[in-house]
Amino acid sequence: PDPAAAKRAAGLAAAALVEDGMRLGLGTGSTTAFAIEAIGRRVRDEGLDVAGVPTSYDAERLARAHGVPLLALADLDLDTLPTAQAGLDLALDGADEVSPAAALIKGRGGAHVREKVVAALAARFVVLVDPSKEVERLGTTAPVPVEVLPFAEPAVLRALRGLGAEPALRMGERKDGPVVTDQGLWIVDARFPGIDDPAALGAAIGSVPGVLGHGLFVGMATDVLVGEAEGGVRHRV
Ligand code: DER
Repeated sequence: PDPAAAKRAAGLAAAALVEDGMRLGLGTGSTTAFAIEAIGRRVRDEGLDVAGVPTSYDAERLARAHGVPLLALADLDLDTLPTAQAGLDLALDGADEVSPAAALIKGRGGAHVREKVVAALAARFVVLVDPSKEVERLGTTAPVPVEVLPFAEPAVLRALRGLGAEPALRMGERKDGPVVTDQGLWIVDARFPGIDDPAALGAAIGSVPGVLGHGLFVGMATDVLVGEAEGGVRHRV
Protein backbone atom coordinates (compact mmCIF):
# COMPACT_ATOMS: atom_id res chain seq x y z
CA PRO A 1 0.00 0.00 0.00
CA ASP A 2 1.03 3.58 -0.60
CA PRO A 3 2.73 4.79 2.61
CA ALA A 4 1.53 8.32 1.94
CA ALA A 5 -2.11 7.21 1.64
CA ALA A 6 -2.72 7.43 5.40
CA LYS A 7 -1.08 10.86 5.62
CA ARG A 8 -3.11 12.07 2.64
CA ALA A 9 -6.34 10.76 4.20
CA ALA A 10 -5.64 12.67 7.41
CA GLY A 11 -4.75 15.81 5.46
CA LEU A 12 -7.92 15.72 3.36
CA ALA A 13 -10.08 15.17 6.44
CA ALA A 14 -8.43 18.13 8.13
CA ALA A 15 -9.01 20.39 5.14
CA ALA A 16 -12.71 19.48 5.29
CA LEU A 17 -12.88 20.98 8.81
CA VAL A 18 -11.96 24.42 7.49
CA GLU A 19 -14.86 26.88 7.27
CA ASP A 20 -15.21 30.21 5.47
CA GLY A 21 -13.69 33.10 7.37
CA MET A 22 -11.46 30.95 9.57
CA ARG A 23 -8.01 32.08 10.69
CA LEU A 24 -5.77 29.03 10.61
CA GLY A 25 -2.50 27.76 12.02
CA LEU A 26 -0.55 26.06 9.23
CA GLY A 27 1.65 23.29 10.60
CA THR A 28 4.87 21.84 9.25
CA GLY A 29 5.63 18.36 7.94
CA SER A 30 4.57 15.92 5.25
CA THR A 31 1.14 15.10 6.70
CA THR A 32 0.00 18.69 7.14
CA ALA A 33 1.32 19.38 3.64
CA PHE A 34 -1.62 17.35 2.29
CA ALA A 35 -4.01 19.55 4.28
CA ILE A 36 -2.41 22.77 2.99
CA GLU A 37 -2.63 21.53 -0.59
CA ALA A 38 -6.31 20.59 -0.14
CA ILE A 39 -7.11 23.95 1.46
CA GLY A 40 -5.45 25.62 -1.53
CA ARG A 41 -7.72 23.67 -3.87
CA ARG A 42 -10.78 24.80 -1.88
CA VAL A 43 -9.61 28.43 -2.03
CA ARG A 44 -9.25 28.11 -5.79
CA ASP A 45 -12.39 26.03 -6.50
CA GLU A 46 -14.85 27.29 -3.86
CA GLY A 47 -13.46 30.75 -3.19
CA LEU A 48 -12.94 29.67 0.42
CA ASP A 49 -12.13 32.83 2.40
CA VAL A 50 -9.37 31.76 4.81
CA ALA A 51 -5.84 32.77 5.80
CA GLY A 52 -3.21 31.08 7.92
CA VAL A 53 -0.18 31.73 10.08
CA PRO A 54 2.67 29.49 8.83
CA THR A 55 4.78 27.68 11.45
CA SER A 56 7.96 27.59 9.35
CA TYR A 57 9.57 28.81 6.16
CA ASP A 58 8.58 25.44 4.70
CA ALA A 59 4.89 25.88 5.61
CA GLU A 60 4.98 29.46 4.29
CA ARG A 61 6.48 28.40 0.95
CA LEU A 62 3.99 25.52 0.66
CA ALA A 63 1.02 27.81 1.42
CA ARG A 64 2.23 30.34 -1.17
CA ALA A 65 2.74 27.59 -3.74
CA HIS A 66 -0.85 26.38 -3.22
CA GLY A 67 -2.53 29.78 -3.00
CA VAL A 68 -3.38 29.73 0.70
CA PRO A 69 -3.35 33.35 1.92
CA LEU A 70 -0.96 34.08 4.78
CA LEU A 71 -1.24 35.99 8.06
CA ALA A 72 1.30 37.16 10.59
CA LEU A 73 0.57 37.26 14.31
CA ALA A 74 0.51 41.06 13.98
CA ASP A 75 -2.57 40.69 11.76
CA LEU A 76 -4.62 38.99 14.51
CA ASP A 77 -5.28 42.11 16.64
CA LEU A 78 -4.38 40.09 19.73
CA ASP A 79 -4.07 43.30 21.73
CA THR A 80 -7.74 44.23 21.28
CA LEU A 81 -9.27 40.75 20.92
CA PRO A 82 -11.66 39.88 23.79
CA THR A 83 -9.80 37.51 26.16
CA ALA A 84 -12.48 34.85 25.66
CA GLN A 85 -11.85 34.77 21.90
CA ALA A 86 -8.96 32.75 20.50
CA GLY A 87 -6.53 34.41 18.11
CA LEU A 88 -6.88 31.52 15.65
CA ASP A 89 -9.91 29.35 14.95
CA LEU A 90 -8.14 26.16 13.91
CA ALA A 91 -4.52 24.99 13.94
CA LEU A 92 -3.59 21.94 11.86
CA ASP A 93 -0.29 20.18 12.52
CA GLY A 94 1.40 16.80 12.60
CA ALA A 95 3.24 14.92 15.33
CA ASP A 96 6.00 12.39 15.78
CA GLU A 97 4.20 10.55 18.57
CA VAL A 98 0.67 10.72 20.06
CA SER A 99 -0.06 9.16 23.45
CA PRO A 100 -3.46 7.75 24.54
CA ALA A 101 -4.05 11.07 26.34
CA ALA A 102 -3.15 12.97 23.13
CA ALA A 103 0.10 14.26 24.55
CA LEU A 104 2.53 14.78 21.66
CA ILE A 105 6.14 14.70 20.70
CA LYS A 106 6.71 17.12 17.83
CA GLY A 107 9.74 18.65 16.18
CA ARG A 108 11.17 16.10 13.77
CA GLY A 109 10.89 18.88 11.23
CA GLY A 110 12.54 21.39 13.55
CA ALA A 111 9.53 23.71 13.64
CA HIS A 112 8.19 22.94 17.12
CA VAL A 113 8.89 26.35 18.66
CA ARG A 114 6.69 28.33 16.26
CA GLU A 115 4.26 25.40 16.10
CA LYS A 116 3.69 25.65 19.86
CA VAL A 117 3.13 29.43 19.67
CA VAL A 118 0.52 28.91 16.93
CA ALA A 119 -1.16 25.89 18.57
CA ALA A 120 -1.46 27.81 21.84
CA LEU A 121 -3.35 30.61 20.05
CA ALA A 122 -5.91 28.29 18.46
CA ALA A 123 -9.42 27.53 19.72
CA ARG A 124 -9.03 24.07 18.19
CA PHE A 125 -5.73 22.23 17.63
CA VAL A 126 -6.17 19.24 15.33
CA VAL A 127 -3.25 16.83 15.02
CA LEU A 128 -2.85 14.88 11.79
CA VAL A 129 -1.06 11.53 11.95
CA ASP A 130 -0.80 8.09 10.41
CA PRO A 131 -1.09 5.01 12.68
CA SER A 132 2.69 4.72 13.07
CA LYS A 133 2.63 7.80 15.32
CA GLU A 134 0.30 6.28 17.96
CA VAL A 135 2.25 5.05 20.99
CA GLU A 136 1.31 3.78 24.44
CA ARG A 137 3.94 5.99 26.04
CA LEU A 138 5.81 9.04 24.72
CA GLY A 139 9.50 8.45 24.05
CA THR A 140 8.92 4.97 22.64
CA THR A 141 10.07 5.80 19.10
CA ALA A 142 11.00 9.49 18.98
CA PRO A 143 13.42 11.79 20.82
CA VAL A 144 12.23 15.06 22.30
CA PRO A 145 13.63 17.87 20.10
CA VAL A 146 14.94 20.85 22.09
CA GLU A 147 15.79 24.15 20.36
CA VAL A 148 18.84 25.67 22.02
CA LEU A 149 21.03 28.74 21.93
CA PRO A 150 24.30 27.55 20.33
CA PHE A 151 26.27 29.33 23.07
CA ALA A 152 24.52 27.19 25.69
CA GLU A 153 24.63 23.83 23.89
CA PRO A 154 27.20 22.15 26.18
CA ALA A 155 25.30 23.20 29.29
CA VAL A 156 21.95 22.09 27.86
CA LEU A 157 23.40 18.67 26.94
CA ARG A 158 24.54 18.29 30.55
CA ALA A 159 21.17 19.35 31.96
CA LEU A 160 19.32 16.93 29.66
CA ARG A 161 21.59 14.07 30.77
CA GLY A 162 20.70 15.06 34.32
CA LEU A 163 17.03 14.57 33.38
CA GLY A 164 17.76 11.04 32.17
CA ALA A 165 18.15 11.68 28.45
CA GLU A 166 20.76 10.65 25.93
CA PRO A 167 21.00 13.97 24.03
CA ALA A 168 22.57 14.50 20.63
CA LEU A 169 23.08 17.69 18.60
CA ARG A 170 21.13 17.41 15.32
CA MET A 171 23.67 17.53 12.51
CA GLY A 172 22.89 18.50 8.91
CA GLU A 173 22.70 15.83 6.19
CA ARG A 174 23.04 18.18 3.20
CA LYS A 175 24.88 20.78 5.24
CA ASP A 176 28.10 20.40 7.20
CA GLY A 177 27.75 21.11 10.91
CA PRO A 178 24.59 21.50 13.04
CA VAL A 179 21.09 21.95 11.62
CA VAL A 180 20.14 25.65 11.95
CA THR A 181 16.48 26.40 12.70
CA ASP A 182 14.27 29.14 11.20
CA GLN A 183 15.29 31.12 14.27
CA GLY A 184 19.01 30.59 13.64
CA LEU A 185 19.46 28.27 16.62
CA TRP A 186 20.41 24.59 17.04
CA ILE A 187 18.43 21.49 17.93
CA VAL A 188 19.34 18.85 20.48
CA ASP A 189 17.40 15.59 20.15
CA ALA A 190 16.92 14.17 23.64
CA ARG A 191 16.10 10.49 23.67
CA PHE A 192 14.31 9.38 26.85
CA PRO A 193 13.73 5.70 27.78
CA GLY A 194 9.95 6.28 28.10
CA ILE A 195 8.16 9.34 29.48
CA ASP A 196 5.62 8.73 32.24
CA ASP A 197 4.94 12.37 33.11
CA PRO A 198 5.35 14.48 29.96
CA ALA A 199 4.00 17.61 31.67
CA ALA A 200 6.61 17.47 34.42
CA LEU A 201 9.39 16.63 31.98
CA GLY A 202 8.33 19.44 29.66
CA ALA A 203 8.42 21.92 32.53
CA ALA A 204 11.88 20.71 33.55
CA ILE A 205 13.28 20.95 30.00
CA GLY A 206 11.68 24.34 29.44
CA SER A 207 13.37 25.78 32.51
CA VAL A 208 16.90 24.84 31.44
CA PRO A 209 18.76 28.11 30.68
CA GLY A 210 19.47 28.39 26.95
CA VAL A 211 16.44 26.34 25.86
CA LEU A 212 14.06 28.23 23.56
CA GLY A 213 11.46 25.43 23.37
CA HIS A 214 10.90 21.69 23.30
CA GLY A 215 8.70 19.24 21.43
CA LEU A 216 6.49 18.00 24.28
CA PHE A 217 2.94 19.29 23.66
CA VAL A 218 0.83 18.32 26.67
CA GLY A 219 -2.86 19.16 27.06
CA MET A 220 -2.86 21.13 23.77
CA ALA A 221 -4.39 18.84 21.11
CA THR A 222 -8.19 19.02 20.98
CA ASP A 223 -8.55 16.39 18.22
CA VAL A 224 -6.40 13.72 16.59
CA LEU A 225 -7.13 12.63 13.01
CA VAL A 226 -5.57 9.24 12.31
CA GLY A 227 -5.45 8.55 8.59
CA GLU A 228 -5.68 4.92 7.49
CA ALA A 229 -3.86 3.38 4.54
CA GLU A 230 -7.21 2.37 3.00
CA GLY A 231 -8.16 6.05 2.90
CA GLY A 232 -10.43 6.24 5.96
CA VAL A 233 -9.84 8.40 9.02
CA ARG A 234 -10.25 7.74 12.75
CA HIS A 235 -11.21 10.90 14.66
CA ARG A 236 -9.98 10.84 18.28
CA VAL A 237 -11.25 13.72 20.40
O1 DER B 1 8.22 18.74 13.01
C1 DER B 1 7.03 18.66 13.32
O2 DER B 1 6.59 19.07 14.41
C2 DER B 1 6.11 17.92 12.38
O3 DER B 1 4.78 18.27 12.65
C3 DER B 1 6.36 16.45 12.61
O4 DER B 1 6.21 16.21 13.98
C4 DER B 1 5.41 15.57 11.83
O5 DER B 1 5.90 15.53 10.52
P1 DER B 1 5.33 14.43 9.49
O6 DER B 1 3.86 14.74 9.35
O7 DER B 1 6.12 14.69 8.25
O8 DER B 1 5.59 13.09 10.11
